[in-house]
Amino acid sequence: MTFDKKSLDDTTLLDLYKRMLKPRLIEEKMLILLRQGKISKWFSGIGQEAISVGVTSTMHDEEYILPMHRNLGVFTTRQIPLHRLFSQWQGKANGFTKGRDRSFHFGTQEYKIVGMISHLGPQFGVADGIALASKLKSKNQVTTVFTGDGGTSEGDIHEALNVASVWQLPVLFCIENNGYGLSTPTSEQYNCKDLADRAIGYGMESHIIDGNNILEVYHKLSEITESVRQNPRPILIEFKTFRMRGHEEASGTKYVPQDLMDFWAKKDPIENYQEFLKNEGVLTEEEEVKIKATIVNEINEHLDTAYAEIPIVSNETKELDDVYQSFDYKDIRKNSNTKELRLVDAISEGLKQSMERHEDLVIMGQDVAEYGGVFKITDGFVKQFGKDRVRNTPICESAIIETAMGLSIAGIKSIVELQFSDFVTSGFNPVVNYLAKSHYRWNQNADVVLRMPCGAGVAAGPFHSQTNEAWFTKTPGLKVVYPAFPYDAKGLLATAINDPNPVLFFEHKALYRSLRQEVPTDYFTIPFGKAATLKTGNDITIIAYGAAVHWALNTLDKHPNISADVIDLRSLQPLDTATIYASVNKTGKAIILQEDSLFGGIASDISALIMEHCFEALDAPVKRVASMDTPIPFINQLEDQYLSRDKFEGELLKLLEY
Ligand SMILES: Cc1ncc(C[n+]2csc(CCOP(=O)(O)OP(=O)(O)O)c2C)c(N)n1
Repeated sequence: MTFDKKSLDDTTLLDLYKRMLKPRLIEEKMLILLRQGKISKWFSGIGQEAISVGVTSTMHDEEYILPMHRNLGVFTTRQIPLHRLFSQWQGKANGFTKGRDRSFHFGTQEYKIVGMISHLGPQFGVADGIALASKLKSKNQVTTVFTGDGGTSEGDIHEALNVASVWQLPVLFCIENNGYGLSTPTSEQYNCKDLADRAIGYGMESHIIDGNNILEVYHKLSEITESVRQNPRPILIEFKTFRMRGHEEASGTKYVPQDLMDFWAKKDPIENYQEFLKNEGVLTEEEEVKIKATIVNEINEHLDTAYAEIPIVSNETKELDDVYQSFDYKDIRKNSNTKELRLVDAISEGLKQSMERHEDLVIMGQDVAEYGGVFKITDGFVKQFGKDRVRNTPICESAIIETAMGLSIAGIKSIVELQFSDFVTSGFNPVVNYLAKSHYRWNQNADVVLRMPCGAGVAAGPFHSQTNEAWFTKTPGLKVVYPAFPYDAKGLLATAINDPNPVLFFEHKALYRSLRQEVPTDYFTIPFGKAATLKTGNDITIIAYGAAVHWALNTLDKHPNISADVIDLRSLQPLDTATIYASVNKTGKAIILQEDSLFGGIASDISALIMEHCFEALDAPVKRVASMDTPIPFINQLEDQYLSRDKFEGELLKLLEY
């Protein structure tokens, strides 16, 4: 191995050595602790230290790094006190996740590190968001993100590379090609010569770097980072290296041919560099011993600190409190001037007023810019707010939802318009695993609103008609809002945007242009978790949301003698259980009307809650009326049969008779 120190002085040369030694010596200690059963799992980066250390050493402290599970050198080079890392791995409070997540699955704003979620690929899209924020704020900063060769096969990675190139985002995408996924060799992972070649397809610059040569990594990255700061753009870097230990310690390396192991053992990044420093007269034997002893002492002292820390004491309230970031709701109501608006206009007006109010707020979605979105809700927005804030996206829901997460990490609110709520499946992982869990895991909120045009009645078939709220009401960490009227839609959307938590905002397509209501012209808010009681009566409680509210009201119009409470839930998470219970305790009967198919829908949970909390007041079993348990069909006669709409009247009359 040859090293070229160029103009680096001895102090820098030695610093790089010490920085690589630290993660190596920590790992050696961890392997002992693992054998003693004192830590649960270990993902080794032995042999790959030059990459983490070399890259991090060229980054400024205020620039974000998004590492993976073999990048201990990123954490140590950023000088996180070791006892905090040890506490993290032992699941203690002085770690970064309060015992809620393990190993390197954490982030820290203090050290500008955004750790991985297990799913690997989403990191690239999150890096896009952080880099977009830096570009929008003209900060001239680089964001660096890592993945392994295995991770590059994930769709998220391709989506994120494409977005970064289309938007010219200042991201360094670093692939550590260490020969294997878990046990899968690269020959079974991809079919091109070098992963760096993929950059050609994205219209992106790329480099191949010897990942075991610290000076090559440091020199090249120093040049690249500086160049990207001056001229923001994405760059793909493939580091050639090798994984010297098992995927995690328990899985071993039996499947790796011995000659390959021997070849790479000779290329150890630390031993070779140490040899070079000695030959150059920069490091003596005595200094080597001293440096190692100093690091070992530091490790032992910090381990003692971590061991001395008391274990986490579980506390249900504390756990529940951290699922969402606290939100100081402000009730805003200015004037009483109103205008008759359709649902679609109310949403558009609310959105526009929020864009005026939050000057950084960004909207992203397919065709949302000049075209105004397929439902024309953002029509004219580009002219008023510019293309930086109203962004057409490629067709890649995962990367854009991840980008929204990255924007939030960098302090920018965003709204993502899903063209149809059905397409959220293509970005499902970042919604339920990244947005939903980040606050609970490491205190990082996802200040994102996903706008979800949904629902049936438009004969659009299985992929343009679903109402898929139940996929999300089930996931702690998300808020789910589902207005039925223009007034509510405008006020609730304003609240969704103010709320720092991830909110799924459902907009029923069949109501967009079929419904009119007087709506205040000024900006106003409506709180989440407060249902609206649209009619009051004594005989039965009708609970609904979205289009189903109108189906219930239309049915009552046909039966003026029925005395019913009609509750429009408006938000499903949080759910206004107090209003539901008070009503059922009064009427003694409850019927829940839901547009979604029956099994596993939110009507089932509401029914169970009523049974558990109002059993003694009930005069009849709680009834759920929902659509058929089939996919939603296309032609009218099948859609009509599928929907719960026309079944409601019969079930209501039956329950009243009970
Ligand atoms: C979506 C997903 N699928 C599978 C896994 C299980 N898994 C975790 S790491 C890994 C191998 C990753 O290989 P690579 O990206 O090359 O990184 P390396 O571990 O070699 O550094 C696998 C299969 C996962 N975490 N997430």
